[in-house]
Amino acid sequence: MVLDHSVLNHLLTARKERGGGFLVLIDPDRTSTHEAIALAEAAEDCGVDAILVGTSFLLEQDFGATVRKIKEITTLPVIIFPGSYAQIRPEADAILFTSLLSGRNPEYLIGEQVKGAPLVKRFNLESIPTGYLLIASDNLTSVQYISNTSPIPRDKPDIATAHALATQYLGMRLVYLEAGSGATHAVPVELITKVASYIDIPIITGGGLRKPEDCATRIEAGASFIVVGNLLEKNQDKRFSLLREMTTAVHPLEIVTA
Ligand code: 1GP
Repeated sequence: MVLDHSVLNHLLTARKERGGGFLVLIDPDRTSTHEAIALAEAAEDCGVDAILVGTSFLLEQDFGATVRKIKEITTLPVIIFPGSYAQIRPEADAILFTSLLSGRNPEYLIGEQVKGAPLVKRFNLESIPTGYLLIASDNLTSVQYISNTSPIPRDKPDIATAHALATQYLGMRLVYLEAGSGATHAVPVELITKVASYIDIPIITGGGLRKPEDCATRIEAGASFIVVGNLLEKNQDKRFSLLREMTTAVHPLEIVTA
């Protein structure tokens, strides 16, 4: 049995010592293995705290090879962020073991988890139980389409807060406030402020974050961890400057020495 919470503890230490944690999402469906390696190397150089690997809809044939190559070239924790149980791989360190609690589709509330749990055990992955709450953006995101669930309206922080409290009382370790990859609008700052004022477990948020100040305002609002994917995939030429600016924005307690 895995009782070692070393990856979660690594993240919680980043929150305590740096003021927040910055996680880069690599989507193997949108990133070649070559690009994934370059991004993971840059992430480590720029002070990112961990790497998530996952996708809403898997076309890539060799998900495991991508995870393995990322793992080979970085000392950062590599965490599976699965769109389905088929993405659970032994090469990673941990998994965000999510349940899509904002939805009412039993397949994503418990079905995928039952299929995936034996793999998590067999691969000896650290499980980080995470309540996954999808918050509406203006566009139809892949996760909304694939999961066939209704997101929480972005102007209803009370509904989001009740879901986040339920996440906490179910014993989960994190609540993920997700706008969806490539979302037109990220999760509103006001919604994060409200949720953070009610719960004790850490908030992780992502989806549609495109500027360092978008990340900083969400940390100020009470989020503990920030996830960025799309922006870094689409701006490979500016990868280092974006990573440095965003890492700085997410680590308000870190003293930057030029
Ligand atoms: C998606 O929250 C993540 O699950 C990251 O979103 O790709 O829009 O940065 P982006």
